Amino acid sequence: MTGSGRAMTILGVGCGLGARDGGCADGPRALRRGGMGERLRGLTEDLHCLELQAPLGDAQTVIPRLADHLATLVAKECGRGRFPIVIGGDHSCAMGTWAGLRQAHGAAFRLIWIDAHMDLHTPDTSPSGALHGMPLACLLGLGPPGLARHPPVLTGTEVTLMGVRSWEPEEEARTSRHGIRVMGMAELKRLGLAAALAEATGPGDFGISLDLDAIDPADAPGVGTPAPGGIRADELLDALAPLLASPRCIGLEIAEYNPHHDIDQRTAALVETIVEAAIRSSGDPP
Ligand code: 4U7
Ligand code: MN
Ligand code: MN
Ligand code: MN
Repeated sequence: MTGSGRAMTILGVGCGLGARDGGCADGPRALRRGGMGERLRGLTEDLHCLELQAPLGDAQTVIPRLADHLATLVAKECGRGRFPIVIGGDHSCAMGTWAGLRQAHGAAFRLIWIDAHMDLHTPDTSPSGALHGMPLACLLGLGPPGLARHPPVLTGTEVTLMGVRSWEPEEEARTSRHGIRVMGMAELKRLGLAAALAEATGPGDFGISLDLDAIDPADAPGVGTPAPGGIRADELLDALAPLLASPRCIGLEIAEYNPHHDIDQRTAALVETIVEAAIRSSGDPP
């Protein structure tokens, strides 16, 4: 057995209410049925798998409640010394994941938000009204009561947006107003992904929120809002693996897996490979 270093908990969040195409509600279930949990359990002595399923209802009511529930679970797992891996579901799960980590984790941490989009909308700026376009704004304390996190989970200067290539002007204005570091595709190419990630993590603790649509649709077709010209999957894996091995990494979220758009299980395999990297590296020395 390898990777026995860190106890880990995978939390599947079967919710698609935050997206126009709600198919990512079936993401965690599809991964489970594909045997991911069993294969991963063969790699480590201490892996727990939990799954939340969104109840029927409207997004505005269900998502804030689900976020609170998820936050409580994440905080509990962290409190037991377990490394949390949240698997969406649409990206509105981030409101819960990082609120839970903030609750459990004493020290400040940086958040690396890897996404084709900025997710910095509020209901008054969103062109779609879809809540998966708002989670980062909510974490900064923006948006309506119930959705905005109070106190804010993060300040803008703790966040780096990476791989973004599709946004609305109001979101870009928010990045400047809140001091969010933005690394678009051109900058990632110039710096190289590993160096960009090293800059984004800084010297302290950090978490990673990976929206699969950050990855090029050729490598990760199983998403609801694909955007051409993304990060190539092997490059991301190479650059991410050492970060996942770091004891400074406090949590990982992989969102927006939509099995209905996947081709030949390509995206599912990628999700599994990323989680596997986190598990395998968890026994490595710092
Ligand atoms: B995701 C969008 F208008 N900005 O708000 C919106 F382009 O979590 C897309 O990053 C949001 O996948 C995408 O609807 C949310 C749109
Ligand atoms: Mn996205
Ligand atoms: Mn997103
Ligand atoms: Mn998406």
